[in-house]
Amino acid sequence: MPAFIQLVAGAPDSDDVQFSPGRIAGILVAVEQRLEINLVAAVIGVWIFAVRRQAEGKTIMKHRLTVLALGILSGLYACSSGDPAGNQDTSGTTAPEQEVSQAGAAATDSRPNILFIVADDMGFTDIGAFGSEISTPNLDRLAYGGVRLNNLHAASACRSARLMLMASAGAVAASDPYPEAYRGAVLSLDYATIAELLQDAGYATYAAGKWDLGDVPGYLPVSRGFDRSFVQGRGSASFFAEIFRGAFGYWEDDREVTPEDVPEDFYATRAYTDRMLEYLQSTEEGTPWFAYLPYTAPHWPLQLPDDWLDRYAGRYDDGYDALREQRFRRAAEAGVLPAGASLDLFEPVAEPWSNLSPEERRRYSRAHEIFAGMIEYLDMSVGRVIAYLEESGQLENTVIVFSADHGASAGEHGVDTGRDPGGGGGPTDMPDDIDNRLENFGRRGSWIDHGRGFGEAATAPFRYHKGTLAEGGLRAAAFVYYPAAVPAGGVSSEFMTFMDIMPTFLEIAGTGHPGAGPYRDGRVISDIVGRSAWPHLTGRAETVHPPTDAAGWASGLGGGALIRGNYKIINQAPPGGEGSTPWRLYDLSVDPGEHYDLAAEHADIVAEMVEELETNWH
Ligand SMILES: [Ca+2]
Repeated sequence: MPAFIQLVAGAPDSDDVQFSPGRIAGILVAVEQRLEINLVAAVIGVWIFAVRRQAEGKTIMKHRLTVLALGILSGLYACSSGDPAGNQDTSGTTAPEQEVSQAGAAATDSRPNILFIVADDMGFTDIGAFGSEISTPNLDRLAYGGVRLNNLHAASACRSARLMLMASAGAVAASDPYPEAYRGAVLSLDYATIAELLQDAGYATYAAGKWDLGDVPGYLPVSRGFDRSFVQGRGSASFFAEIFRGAFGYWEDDREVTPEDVPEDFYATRAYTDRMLEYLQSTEEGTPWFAYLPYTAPHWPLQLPDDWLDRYAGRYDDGYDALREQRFRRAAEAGVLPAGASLDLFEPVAEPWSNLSPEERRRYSRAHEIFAGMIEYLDMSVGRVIAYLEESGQLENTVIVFSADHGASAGEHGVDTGRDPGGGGGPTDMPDDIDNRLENFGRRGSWIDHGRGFGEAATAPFRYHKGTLAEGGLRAAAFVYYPAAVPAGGVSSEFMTFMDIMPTFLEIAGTGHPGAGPYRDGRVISDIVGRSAWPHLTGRAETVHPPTDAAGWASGLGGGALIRGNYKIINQAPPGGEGSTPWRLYDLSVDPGEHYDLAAEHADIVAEMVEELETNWH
């Protein structure tokens, strides 16, 4: 285990570590060299044998054997020039020599499949391997069997995270105005998506879940590189077969789906899983695939099938302040907290639980019971996909990445009782067709979230929550599972962003981004910003980014946040506040809770970073 990926003592399965990255690399080199020599000899032997047999008048399919021989040779060449299992030291985002491997790999394609699972509005400590009491055995097994990430930065909200993910660029750059689309914007055609580039590399590409990058023809997944897709085109549709806030909002490929098109017992999380399993089963044998599974759970409206509604009944009666302390302890025990994490100076925005009325407590705790059930349902659904991969013999050759899309939601809608919940209120007025009586929580027609206090319980020790550029908004719980090359049982505190996911996947697929220039359909695309994390994740590189790399987020108010090296600047006002504050500067390597403002000491660093933010990220 390399020192920069911490092996966590006592983590389940940590005793089962069989391969250090160095050993893997060594074994692969040796095996590959032997295989190469032996197979070349065997192929030549078979070919000579075939020619001789044909000369003797026997019916031998010389051409087929020749093709087979060339196939094996080109496959070997692919292995040696772009080994996806981590036997190559390419840390750049574009690797021209890897383009060769695509052509070679087509003959004997052993490139790994890529399964990318996203949870929507899930907090940092909401799964077991990150400190949760919620039952997530399937995710925990994968998390402890791979490397957990505690310094992956997404964005403050769903769409900006997806823009950065799909384009490997800043959210402002990757977004284009489009008045007819939901929220008036789409993912710009100036960027090739992960799916388009993996399609170019010969991967089958599937999406099931939340798209949120343009719910209009020409911008749906089917037009952005996905062979098959079943998605919520916009955010926050009902999980059931019902029109919700004026729309149903689901699309299958290029066809808008109506509630009449789906079964009466439609439930979104189940439907995404069913569709993805269908897509995977339909894949031609030998074709590697990219499965993008951005679940909409546990995003509001908090909803569950009736028989799942009461699984956590009574579990949150002690409230969010107690839960926050418990989560922090368990996350520390699980070894997943970064250096400097502490609750000592943590100041929740939500009102203390003890100040709430009995009715308020009942509503918040009930909402969080449903939220917890949605996470367990998501875990059960992931388990279905993993079971299929195991049964079909594909688990070992599939890189599985799981991530939240940002920090926990702190929405107050539907759950509050009219009191200002602290830090600015949520909407208390609801459309007439919404039924937010306590007894209807989680059922059809309800529109609730779980409130700021339970959101903060899951983002602590990080400050604030979804919708903010504080670490509680940006930092996403994540892990990478691939026993063939990723060490088991570790935790990486290396800085990464959602923009790094595309180049990472491209490297796994043995390909690279083509760079700025002409692309499909007359488009001219921009280059990417991210860097591949694969050398780091496979134990061959200490860092993903040099200290000069920066990542920025705009607040929409002329301010924002930028991280460069260990430093972060931010001028966003606290939740409920107006406008912006003076720039603050934090050293995240020792202060991930953003408590010690260093701006006065390092005015020069602040000035440099503000200029960087304004030049490249606005
Ligand atoms: Ca989200």
